[in-house]
Amino acid sequence: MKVYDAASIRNVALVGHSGSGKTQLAAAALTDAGMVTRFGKVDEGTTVTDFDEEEVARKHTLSASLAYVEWNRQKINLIDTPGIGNFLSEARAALRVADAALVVVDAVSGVMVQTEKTWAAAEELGLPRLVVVNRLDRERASLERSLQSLRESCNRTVIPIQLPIGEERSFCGVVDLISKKAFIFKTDETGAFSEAPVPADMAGAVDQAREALIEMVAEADEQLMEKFFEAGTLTDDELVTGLRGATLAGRLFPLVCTSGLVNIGVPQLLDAVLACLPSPADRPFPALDAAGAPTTRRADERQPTEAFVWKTVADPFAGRITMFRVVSGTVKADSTIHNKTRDTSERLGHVALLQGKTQANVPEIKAGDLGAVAKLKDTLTSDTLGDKGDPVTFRPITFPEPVLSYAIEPKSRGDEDKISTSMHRLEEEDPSIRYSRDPQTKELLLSGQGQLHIEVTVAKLKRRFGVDVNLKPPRIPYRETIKASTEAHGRHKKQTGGHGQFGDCKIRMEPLARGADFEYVDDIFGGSIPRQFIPAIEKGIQETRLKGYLAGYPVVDFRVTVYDGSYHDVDSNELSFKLAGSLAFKDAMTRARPTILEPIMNVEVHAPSDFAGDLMGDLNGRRGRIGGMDTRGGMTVIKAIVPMAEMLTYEQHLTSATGGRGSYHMEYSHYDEVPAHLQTKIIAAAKAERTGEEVEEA
Ligand SMILES: Nc1nc2c(ncn2[C@@H]2O[C@H](COP(=O)(O)OP(=O)(O)OP(=O)(O)O)[C@@H](O)[C@H]2O)c(=O)[nH]1
Ligand SMILES: [Mg+2]
Repeated sequence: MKVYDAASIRNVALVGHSGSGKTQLAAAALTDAGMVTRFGKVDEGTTVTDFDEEEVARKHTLSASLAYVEWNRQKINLIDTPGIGNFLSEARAALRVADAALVVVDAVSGVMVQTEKTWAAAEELGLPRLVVVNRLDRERASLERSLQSLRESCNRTVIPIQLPIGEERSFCGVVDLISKKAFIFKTDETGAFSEAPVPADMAGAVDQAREALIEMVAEADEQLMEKFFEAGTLTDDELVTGLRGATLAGRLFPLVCTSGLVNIGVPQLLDAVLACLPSPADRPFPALDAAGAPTTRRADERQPTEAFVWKTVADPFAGRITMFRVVSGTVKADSTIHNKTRDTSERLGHVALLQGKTQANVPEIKAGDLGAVAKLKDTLTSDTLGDKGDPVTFRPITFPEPVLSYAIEPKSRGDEDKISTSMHRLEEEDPSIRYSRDPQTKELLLSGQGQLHIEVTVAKLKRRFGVDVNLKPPRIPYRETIKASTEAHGRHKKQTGGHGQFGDCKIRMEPLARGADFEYVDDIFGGSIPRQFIPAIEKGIQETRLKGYLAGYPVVDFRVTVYDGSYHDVDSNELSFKLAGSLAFKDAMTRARPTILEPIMNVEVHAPSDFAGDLMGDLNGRRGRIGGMDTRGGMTVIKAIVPMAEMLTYEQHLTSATGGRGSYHMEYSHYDEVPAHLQTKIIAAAKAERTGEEVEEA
């Protein structure tokens, strides 16, 4: 196995909406580069990058994975990522170790929700982007409409460097606008092609598109602009270097045309990756210095070794697999490396390059390349591995908070312990899930980004760890709060035989702004309550407020000030003041006008414009407020805010209402008060759930 240095590597993440053909493109690239003997197909479950059983079964990428091709003696690392919204954190993590993104767009539907999300994520990281308009062989595919939606929703400076030859089923190749060469493919999926002159009927369109490309490239660079004005055009060399410069600078986004399934245009796509996108040597990697301030680190083998862990896989047999990017220096097999995030030493056995699930052991991995190592003890995603004395670390990857929780219960009684250890392993692999126990109902909760995310996690739990669980309907994480200020008194007094119990406090309670949670203020002067008991009062209130008042949901966004009280020299103790605090809280709640809050989601729906009216009507029916509507290339984008409780069944509704052509994305926005008539229902439901087990509190 060859070891590649930074200048001959490209790290690109394939991102974009689900179904745009990212995985199929990676499979075609592997075939065309001769890395595999058989052309993998998503539909047959035979691709290199969708190797997980769950991915094969669902025909969707659910987890980022790595493949590489050798192309013109350079190594292109392809990170295939999920396009389904629930799994977008995988794409975000992949972008952190990529030097550029391949934004894949379906030529039929154009830009969709996740195209925009991943585009924005790449933008945030300052990554150059190459746009791939894929599936051009399909009925109703259109470069023109796709380009229009890209320019409207992503960037005005998306610019084709190729034109497709033939339309829909007769799509058979591309014209390279720089060299003005046509590449005609055999449509037998082999990726074999021959060079030909530009088809006569395309000559005009090619000249026009080439002119547009030259102008865009000239516009992106002042010097080229001057040359362009003098000469009226650019030379091919100027065009090539200008295009690369402008792409690296994020001023232009070149566009190429493909069909991953028929295997057309993919060799030219790989050429464009080498020609237009940066190698690690071109792009200093973002890092943090000793003080935690932003800096960069060049992909230089002679610098101290630093590696950034971007992903962890929980394999029941191989154990933990840690995937990293070597940022500088060299990671060597059979060596020791320091985990700087946890200040522990890790022993590296084999280090490997990954081709999907296949690990190829190598003696070392140099700066700029991506690799993996198994069985590290303490290392998790986001950690920095490297030389102990070197101050550089890397900004942790941020994962989204869960938006939805389901209660789970083991199908067989004895599995409780196994659930917990297996879930912790899965949490390491996917930090956007959370496993916890509901403090009120004591149920086991699995929280994640959506229904599909939860289902996939449960499937992994079963398949990898042999733990079978039942999923109970999702619960909405309601909260309670207060609307009025009040004062209250709590006194706990008990005289049983010898030692008594005595605690007594007076509190003020007032509402705080949304999101403030809970504040506790000590305003005791003159020792009416001894110092050591003041935290006990807070503890009593904390415990009680988390159990809720109206319907068992945590009470939030209020302040309690203890301002007076009394004590007994002998009988006062912590427990008594804890109980006094709890009593004062409950007393206050009777007058503080308690109410219930619900999570509200930001929702964005994309669908063909014919469905816009129906979809808006439906969102209104779900207590939604439409925030805006936009039309882009035949697609309507509806923005709305809708209570989470009304969105639980949306996925199914949208699919059936639009015949599968609509898509949506939602994320948590804020908490808002539940309308009174619905509060009554929530309280009744909570009561019904509690009856029978509500004996513990006296
Ligand atoms: N006709 C046609 N179908 C394609 C093409 N590329 C992919 N497909 C099909 O489109 C479907 C989705 O392709 P994938 O490669 O799985 O799409 P993806 O972007 O990886 O989707 P996610 O993994 O869900 O993000 C599969 O049924 C493919 O066979 C193409 O160029 N032409
Ligand atoms: Mg995929």
